[in-house]
Amino acid sequence: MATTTHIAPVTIELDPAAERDHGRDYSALAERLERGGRDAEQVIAAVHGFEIALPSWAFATGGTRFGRFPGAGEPHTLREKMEDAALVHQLTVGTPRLSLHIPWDETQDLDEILTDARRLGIGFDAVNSNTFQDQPGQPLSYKFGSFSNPNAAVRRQAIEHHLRVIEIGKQVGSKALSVWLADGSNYPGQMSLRGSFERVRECLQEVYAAMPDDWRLFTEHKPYEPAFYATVVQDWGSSLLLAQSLGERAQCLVDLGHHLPSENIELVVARLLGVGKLAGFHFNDSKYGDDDLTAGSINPYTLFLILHELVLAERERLPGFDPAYMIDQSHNLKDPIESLLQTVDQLQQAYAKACLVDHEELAAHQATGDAIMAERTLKRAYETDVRPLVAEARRRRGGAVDPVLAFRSSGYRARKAAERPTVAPGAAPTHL
Ligand code: RM4
Ligand code: MN
Ligand code: MN
Repeated sequence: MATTTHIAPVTIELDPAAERDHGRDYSALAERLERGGRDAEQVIAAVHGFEIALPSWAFATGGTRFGRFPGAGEPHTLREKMEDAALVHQLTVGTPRLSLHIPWDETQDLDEILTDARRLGIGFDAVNSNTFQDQPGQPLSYKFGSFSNPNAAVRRQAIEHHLRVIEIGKQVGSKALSVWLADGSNYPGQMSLRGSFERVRECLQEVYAAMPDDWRLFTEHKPYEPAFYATVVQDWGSSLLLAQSLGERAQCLVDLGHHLPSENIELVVARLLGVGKLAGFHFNDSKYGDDDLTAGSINPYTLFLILHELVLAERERLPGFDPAYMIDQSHNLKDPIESLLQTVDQLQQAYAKACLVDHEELAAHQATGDAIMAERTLKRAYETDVRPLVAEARRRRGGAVDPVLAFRSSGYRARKAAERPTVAPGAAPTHL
């Protein structure tokens, strides 16, 4: 969908002293990079082309199974989430699209939503299905799985849901369907390990066939939770088997939190890139499992190493490389908008650093087996303080030098707290 920004949700004000300091910091960095043979302007242009989709489900406080502590002024409707998304895009200039989750974002007035989206300058990214919860009035339960369910009628219901998600996606201009399945078993013997995978594959085949020709299907793996013994699509290998058997337009989505501790995620990324099957990402960070924390808050070096693989693929024009960058977070403590702003800033920084890696130099050190110098080449880029560079990239497009501070001084949250009704604490989580 073509988008045009007509309204700016807030006024961005930078005090003259901060602006002067920023100018000096950027000039010093640009000069230093130039001495090292890197061009700051080129990296700014690359950051301008780096687009990340926002998850509609991350604008309100998420919950754990113990509780939920919502803040004032959080959005409750899709329209309100779009307003918040437009604000994040205004401040970061990196998030022009929203990723919808159905049925959470089911709405009666799609025409009005589309009109508002145009007014706000927001487009729509991949649509997400949801068969991990039962919805009010739903005839059959997903308690024992959706696509893997031994009962054909449940599988049919899950397929119908996906057809509906595709329909909504078509109307809003999406080009991809993300499928994360909670299917699996909690106890040995509960479910046939091979049979359940085969049933998932067959259902996905039907969904794949129903997609428009220019769409992609993303399969997302996750090792455990809510299934604690055997999740059907539990790892990138299972996801790859599915994508390979579905066809060319099926690819594997990597959610950074969906790996067991100490798994080498950049290696997973490299493997998928190598066979043209990397769909894209759900960016977040994690210490233990599917923690959905702010990107770069726990393992910023891993994030950089992942983006390094992506920038390499970009430079080498790898076949099938068209990554969909998305965020998937849950905010239990932080203001959701502030956490998203932090995440986008962290992603922009990690991407800018990855753009600074000298690939020729790295390849030369790899060829001679010089582990020290190869590592130093990566670290030189990683240890560069690129904050002034990404700030300058945002500033030039009308965004904020410091998005979190700009948000705090804008008064946006207080205004929304007055406009939007407050939800009682302890209410059901908005999502997992
Ligand atoms: C899952 C998975 C999906 C997301 C849901 C809310 O753990 O990450 O991508 O849609 O959570
Ligand atoms: Mn995810
Ligand atoms: Mn997750």
